[in-house]
Amino acid sequence: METITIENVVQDLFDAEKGVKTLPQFANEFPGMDEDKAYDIQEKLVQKKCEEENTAVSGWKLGLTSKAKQQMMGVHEPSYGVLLENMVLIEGDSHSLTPFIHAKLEPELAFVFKKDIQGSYITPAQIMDATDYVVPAFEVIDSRFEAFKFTLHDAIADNSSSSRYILGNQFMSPEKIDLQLTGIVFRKNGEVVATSTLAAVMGNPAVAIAWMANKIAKRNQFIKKGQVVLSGAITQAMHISPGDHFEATFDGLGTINTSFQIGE
Ligand code: OOG
Ligand code: MG
Repeated sequence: METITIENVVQDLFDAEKGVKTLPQFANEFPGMDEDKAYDIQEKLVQKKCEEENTAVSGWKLGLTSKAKQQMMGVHEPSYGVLLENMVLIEGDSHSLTPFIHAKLEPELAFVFKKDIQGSYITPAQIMDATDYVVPAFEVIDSRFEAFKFTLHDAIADNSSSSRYILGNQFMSPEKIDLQLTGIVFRKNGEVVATSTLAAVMGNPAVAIAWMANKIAKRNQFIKKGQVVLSGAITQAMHISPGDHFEATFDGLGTINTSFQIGE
């Protein structure tokens, strides 16, 4: 059998997304796989996407920051991924399902930064201070693995299942909202499918973002001025079928809407 290399798996992940097809999980067969190696694969995949899709990094996403998501995916730790400019979808529009394998949608809180965040130990207070505004967001995740099943290392290599993201249009200073008690009502086709509060994200989404800032610092990366960071899902993710409409209302922060259709 051919040995698996970083180059092979990067190509396979890239081709799976392009070809709208799944891959078997590989982390358990990958020689010497550990978290660092999984992020090495992610980094190479992101680099390839930037080059071949002629796009650039726009920010970061946290994954698996809530108990609901950790239980849903059978993992016990958060992860992060990289957002690209060509992953943005417009709020309110109906989007084609053609590019997706088996996409799911989840409500998140996005933080947009007005300062670079560097340092040896970054606190949630520094995250608050560096945030320009927070805004309700949706993330579309689309694992490249069969049946949306993976180990933490597989998911990290797959850029934390990232696919698209949608920002709402009501912006708020993070000091103006309660980052624990702000309630969220998530509706699919008019029916309430989940309710939660921001505390579902590691007790407070600013804590999750500080966790990520410290994690990426170990790989000599940092959150840059102008970048967006998605907090990680506030509720469980919902599968997207053609014709579905989703709405999430955030107390005091407004509502975000989107829908999906077959074809362009
Ligand atoms: C991994 C990505 C999870 C979130 O917000 O928790 C994620 C996955 O569940 O596919 O984006
Ligand atoms: Mg997410």
